[in-house]
Amino acid sequence: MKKSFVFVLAAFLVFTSCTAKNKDTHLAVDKNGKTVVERYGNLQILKNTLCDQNGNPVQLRGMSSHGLQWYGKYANNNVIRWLREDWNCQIFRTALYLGEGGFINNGSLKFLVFESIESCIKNGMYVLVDWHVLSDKDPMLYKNRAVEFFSEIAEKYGSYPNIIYEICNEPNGRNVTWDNNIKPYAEEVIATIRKYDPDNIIIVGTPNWSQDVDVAAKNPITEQKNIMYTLHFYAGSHGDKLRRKASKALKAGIPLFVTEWGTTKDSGDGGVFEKETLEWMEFLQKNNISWVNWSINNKGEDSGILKYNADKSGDGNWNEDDLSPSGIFVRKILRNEIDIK
Ligand code: IDC
Repeated sequence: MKKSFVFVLAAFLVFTSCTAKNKDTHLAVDKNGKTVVERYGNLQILKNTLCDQNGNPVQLRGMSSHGLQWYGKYANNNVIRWLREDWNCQIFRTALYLGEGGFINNGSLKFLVFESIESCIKNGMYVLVDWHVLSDKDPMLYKNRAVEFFSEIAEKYGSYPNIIYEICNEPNGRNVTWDNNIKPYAEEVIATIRKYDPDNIIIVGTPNWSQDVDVAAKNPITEQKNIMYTLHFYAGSHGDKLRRKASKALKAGIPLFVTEWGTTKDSGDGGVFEKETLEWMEFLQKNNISWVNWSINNKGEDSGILKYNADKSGDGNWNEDDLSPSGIFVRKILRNEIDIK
């Protein structure tokens, strides 16, 4: 009787400490006041998964900006601090579009990238610097600009453990292949970054809007360390089929990072798919895959976390009243208010 009581108690203690440990790893700031970057430091890839400086696997979670040319007003210290304190975000993504009025025509957008990086450094958060290839399809098109941009970022900020380079959001188009376009582009940009920054994580986009991770896995980048591969999904459009591709890539040995996902259809609209999102959350947690949700805007699209026209000034400090259904749901996930198995 006594023995079995001790056993039950021990099992309970082990169970609660495991759950607590899992939740603790997801804290932006822990109970001792340490930020995620103070705890995890220089990230590294070990055994094909993201690890902290001591070699423990870590899953980072956070929010993405919308295109800086449209909603750059949210890429500031007030919003980033709010995302850390109220949303429990460990990472922020700063999305620098090239086309659609982005960086190629408006070079001053890089100052918004600097502002978000500096805010993340100040707040002890990781920052994903996203070269948002989209309507321009082939990363080779603006390769020279990418080389120039990432040299500047790596030289300026590469000594901080906070920086993660995302060198190609979503290559797309039938003629844009891993072997002929994306991999050669990546090798050149990576070599440039490594001149200034020997070790921070670099994430490479994959064919077909960063879904064909299995194709990249067949011919991975082997010359450099701390390289990861992008997987993107939208819960209303992608499910088991894409998860199977992801599992195949993981099995083949490449580390994945979900640098962008949405609760909606891949149009960024079309409703919020909560059940499908939770299936993805379980898959990502089980496989220790970090993620960043799309996105911070008030334009009224379903994937935007703010209601139409809420927080016009870009101050952060949102009430639940300012948040869209997607915003309310993703905030709950980030705050560990929804149990992910
Ligand atoms: C969408 C935005 C939308 C904008 C559109 C075109 O949500 O407001 O009009 O881009 O630029 C992606 C892209 C991301 C898309 C998002 C939703 O990386 O830029 O944002 N999406 O369509 N890939 C799959 C979905």
